[in-house]
Amino acid sequence: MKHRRDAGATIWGDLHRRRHHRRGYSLGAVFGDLCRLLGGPMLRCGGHRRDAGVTIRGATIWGRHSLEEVHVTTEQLDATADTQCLICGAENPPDALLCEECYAPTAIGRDAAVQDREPKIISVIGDSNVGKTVYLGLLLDMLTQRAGDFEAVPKGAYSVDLQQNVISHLSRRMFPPKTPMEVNQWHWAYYQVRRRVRDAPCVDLIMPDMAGESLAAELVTPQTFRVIHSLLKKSSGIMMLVDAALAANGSTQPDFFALKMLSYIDGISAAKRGQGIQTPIAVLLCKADHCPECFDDPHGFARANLNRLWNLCEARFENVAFFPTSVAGSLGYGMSEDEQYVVPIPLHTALRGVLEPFEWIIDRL
Ligand SMILES: Nc1nc2c(ncn2[C@@H]2O[C@H](COP(=O)(O)OP(=O)(O)OP(=O)(O)O)[C@@H](O)[C@H]2O)c(=O)[nH]1
Ligand SMILES: [Mg+2]
Ligand SMILES: [Zn+2]
Repeated sequence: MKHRRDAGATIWGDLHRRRHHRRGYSLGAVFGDLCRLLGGPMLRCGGHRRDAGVTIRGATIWGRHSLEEVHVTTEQLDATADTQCLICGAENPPDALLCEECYAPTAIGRDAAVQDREPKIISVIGDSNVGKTVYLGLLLDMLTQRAGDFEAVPKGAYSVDLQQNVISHLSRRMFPPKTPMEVNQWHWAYYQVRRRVRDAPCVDLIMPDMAGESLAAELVTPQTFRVIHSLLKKSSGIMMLVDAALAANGSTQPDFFALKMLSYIDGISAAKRGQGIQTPIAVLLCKADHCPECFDDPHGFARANLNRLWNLCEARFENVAFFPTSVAGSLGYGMSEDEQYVVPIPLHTALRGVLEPFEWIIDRL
């Protein structure tokens, strides 16, 4: 028995080094693949081991397979791993640009494979028109310009598109257009972020810019957008944007949307009943330039104007903080080209509270 346990540990070490740690797959999925390749149940998950700061499950050999067999098979697994989607786990043909199941760019998986770390997903969620695209674009731009002593390196040119789209629009005094509902048109950002102090750890961050309407559709009929489900399930941190200007004007829409969003997250999380959810969730009170009282007392503002959300947070989420955020310095208003509706024109940008929620999440990853 003792011998078996040692052998199991070796296999486990091998799996951990090759696959789990490097690519961010769950060990359960790797066991499944291995069983399939070796033709039968031969591994057992059980117990918990802690190594290099990561909690993982150990494996024990079952009967007839030798260590060598398993080693060869893990190498086979490695060879196929490049084609597996990092977000949803689906197998894709080697030349696919987007995952066939969830439309996440397969380049993310390939870029992550080069790193020796498990990438972390930070999801930016919120209703349509709250300012997710503007916020995320400006945040990434600040990070690449070394704001707050951070250093951010984009992995892959596709990562820069989001930030470029936002900055080029703002410099022409326009807000960027709505994010389309089609997942294959979303911008994904994959950045390597670290603080510029000695021995600061590097974090690989995957941050997609989702469309508010797709999120709303997923809330109404879960699993229509498989990518949203997988992303939120795998997120290490969540930024939830709430339209504070609307809430301050007495609208209940921001409160209800945030409430639905959090109860969805509560539903898919693995936390047991009676146990709070640990994932750090930063609630961003956006467009705070319209309600400056946010800046004085964000928690008081949320309790008064987003009371349903506040109560759910208190009941179920252990790691929540509220941050006032604003990117617009002064706004002008003009008519759209076809004279149909009024459009806000960002005369200049004045970023307030953009970096704080990000720092808060990074400190808790
Ligand atoms: N006053 C003010 N308005 C803002 C601010 N940020 C965004 N807006 C307004 O909000 C609008 C929507 O911003 P987006 O970033 O496109 O919103 P979104 O959440 O990405 O919306 P979807 O892509 O539809 O999900 C902008 O066109 C601006 O009019 C802000 O800080 N202050
Ligand atoms: Mg958008
Ligand atoms: Zn996928």
